[in-house]
Amino acid sequence: MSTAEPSLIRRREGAVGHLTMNRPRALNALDLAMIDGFAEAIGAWREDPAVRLVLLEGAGEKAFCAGGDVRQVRSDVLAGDTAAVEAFFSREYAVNSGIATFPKPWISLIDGICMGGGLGVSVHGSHRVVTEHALLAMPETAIALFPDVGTSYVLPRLPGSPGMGLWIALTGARLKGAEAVEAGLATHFVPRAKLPALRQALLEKGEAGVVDEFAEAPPPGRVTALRPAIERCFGAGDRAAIEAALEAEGTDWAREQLATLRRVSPTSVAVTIELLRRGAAQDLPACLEQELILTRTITQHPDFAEGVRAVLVDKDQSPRWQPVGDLRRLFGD
Ligand code: QUE
Repeated sequence: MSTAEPSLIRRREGAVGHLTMNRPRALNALDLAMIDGFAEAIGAWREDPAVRLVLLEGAGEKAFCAGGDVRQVRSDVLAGDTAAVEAFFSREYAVNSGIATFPKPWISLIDGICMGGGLGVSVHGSHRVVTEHALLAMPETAIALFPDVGTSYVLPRLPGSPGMGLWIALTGARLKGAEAVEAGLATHFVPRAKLPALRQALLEKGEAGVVDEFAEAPPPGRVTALRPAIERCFGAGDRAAIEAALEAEGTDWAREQLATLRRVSPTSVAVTIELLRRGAAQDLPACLEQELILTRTITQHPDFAEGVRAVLVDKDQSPRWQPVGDLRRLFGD
């Protein structure tokens, strides 16, 4: 493999620390080298008075960042290399924490797919700029993981949660840019056509206030219209109550959510409901610590290797799930 271009490009341009995730053929999914690049950049720029803000982008047309390199994690799990699994998640979550405590504006330009780990490197920052081509999701229940990268802290705090956060986490709902603003995951909407000018203005002026000048009111999306139903159904309580509320709803939307809920890993559904319940009452460091404990147990559950196989390796979309394990053991209680 060529090593000519790093998977995370890092350069300082005037007062801006500029980062580009650069694995476009893998939709900029985070590997360990990128994660270590983030850690180095955060460490170098945190106290550097020459850097006034950080600008983060994804290379290529399609993606900001599709998540973590979960195919590699699956290989490590199947090889019994628990040290590699631990290194990946612990260093990724340290980066999420470093962004949350970063003392200057951290501005993400999200102009494509942004899932899982992609939210982890953006949502803890001050500015999440989305375009009409942005697509945000936490799809982990489909691969028998759970909403991680600090989203167990973020999702229970979205307006309208627990329903809003649980809807996003349980169903992996794909939110377009405008919908991500409606849900509270994104902060600013800027049309793709204006991104080059926004980038140039940020690099020239080195001031985060530039974002406000480019931002527009997002066009109406589904989230505002669905919000009452989302809060009614996904705020209902445990899995049985959520299913009962969706059945009572009687709409096509509710039937689709029910079908999704029954297709994803049942262990992930149970873990996600409990994780967000706990996350609502914990600070970010405690949430990340709980998530790290869960990675150690849940990646050893057969559903994880099976889920990644079905969605990302064989792509047959037909995972064979095992029964839910002991929740308390998964949480390390
Ligand atoms: C759930 C996930 C991920 C996912 C799909 C899910 C994830 C992830 C990717 C992904 C997608 C395309 C790639 C790639 C990774 O997909 O975390 O390398 O090219 O990274 O349903 O959690």
